[in-house]
Amino acid sequence: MTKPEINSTKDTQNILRDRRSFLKKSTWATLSTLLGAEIVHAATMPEDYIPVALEQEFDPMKGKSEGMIIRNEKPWNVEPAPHLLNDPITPIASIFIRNNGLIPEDVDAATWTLTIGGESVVKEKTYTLDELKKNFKSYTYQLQLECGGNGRAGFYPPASGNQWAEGAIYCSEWTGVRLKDVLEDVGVKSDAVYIGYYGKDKHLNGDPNKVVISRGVPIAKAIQDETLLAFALNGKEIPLAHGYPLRLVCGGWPASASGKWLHRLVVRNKVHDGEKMMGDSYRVPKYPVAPGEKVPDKDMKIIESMPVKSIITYPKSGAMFNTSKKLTVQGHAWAGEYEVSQLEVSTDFGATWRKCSLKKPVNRLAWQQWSIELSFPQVGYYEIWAKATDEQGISQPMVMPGWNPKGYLNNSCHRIAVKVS
Ligand SMILES: Nc1nc2c(c(=O)[nH]1)N[C@H]1C(S)=C(S)[C@@H](COP(=O)(O)O)O[C@H]1N2
Ligand SMILES: [Mo]
Repeated sequence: MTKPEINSTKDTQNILRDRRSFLKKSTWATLSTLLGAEIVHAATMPEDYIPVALEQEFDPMKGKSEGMIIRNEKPWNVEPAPHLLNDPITPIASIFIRNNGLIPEDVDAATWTLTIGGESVVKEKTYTLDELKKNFKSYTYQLQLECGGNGRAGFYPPASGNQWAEGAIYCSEWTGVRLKDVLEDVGVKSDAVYIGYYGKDKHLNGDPNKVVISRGVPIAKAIQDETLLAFALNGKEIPLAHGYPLRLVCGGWPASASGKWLHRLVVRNKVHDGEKMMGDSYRVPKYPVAPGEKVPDKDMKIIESMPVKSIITYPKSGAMFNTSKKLTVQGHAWAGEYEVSQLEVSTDFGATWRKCSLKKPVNRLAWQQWSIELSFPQVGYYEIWAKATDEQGISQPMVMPGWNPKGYLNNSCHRIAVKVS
């Protein structure tokens, strides 16, 4: 692994802007020179298209970062390069880390409690971790958690926030008790509509009374079988950065709904109005808007199930191989609450597509593995694009989806570059 690199939003934006205007004026011959190889399917490459190999975040000659990329130091936000996500169950070392505040330092599992209150419970109730584990049945599920802002770096004009590329997604194995079983034990009133979480992280400004983030989900999502109060990740205690010792996990929804360091849950008789539930936070316009447009608050809606998406995890972008070699390309696909029904790849800039083999999810809300064996008969530069379609018939766009103020929900096709010699 190479040393992690820090990228400031502004640097990336300036570099990309300069490169865009330069590349627009370039001819295919210039592009081939820059790429160091002939573009095999140049005939179907769209005009003004920037080849993936030149759309690097830093020096184009250096290629993309090989390892974990630090997106922000305070708060601590880290993203893996796509090839680190090749395993069906994401290993802890490859999981992106997203914090809105400071990771709590004084966590003691022995005295940790979860209190469930709010206007729509019959009576507030508090559980120790041991009580949760002993009084309720445990379940294990592989659940995909994707940051609502994954892919934000692709939006133009740029949206502020962590400039996530493709890696703010993981599907690890969570073990915990069902929230619905615990809510039943507490007693929920018939007017309940939403739940909200509170964690023990600290606000960046140091004010102990300021809530960092307090989001939630509608009751219908809260009582799904797979919605967990989790105490283990990949069979071990949850690492501190991912919410030790207790975490709410709502697979398939923006990962911001999965509260870390969980110590209080509220059952609300209205849509939860906690920190980062309102304004532009985790909300998108109800209708398409022009890039950069100011959207009235009443026209914003909360992001629920995440859109259909896929990632290429093998080979890594920039891979070189020779014409005689067959290449097994592989990755994952997911679609929020839905199953993915088809995965296709293209090596000619979307002119033609080939169907890949696609596995069923191990359980609801788990990502699915796909693969295909490709051969590249001609020497030169190729791109591999992957496109998933969900069971509703909705496919990933090849171009950027609708712009929104905070740069959420970029589910455009993942593209990698390969060179054949
Ligand atoms: N308490 C708390 N929970 C939180 C957050 C946070 O800042 N504090 N960040 C949320 C966001 S925006 C995301 S994307 C996920 C990231 O989970 P991870 O760090 O395990 O990848 O946690 C969510 N839960
Ligand atoms: Mo997020």
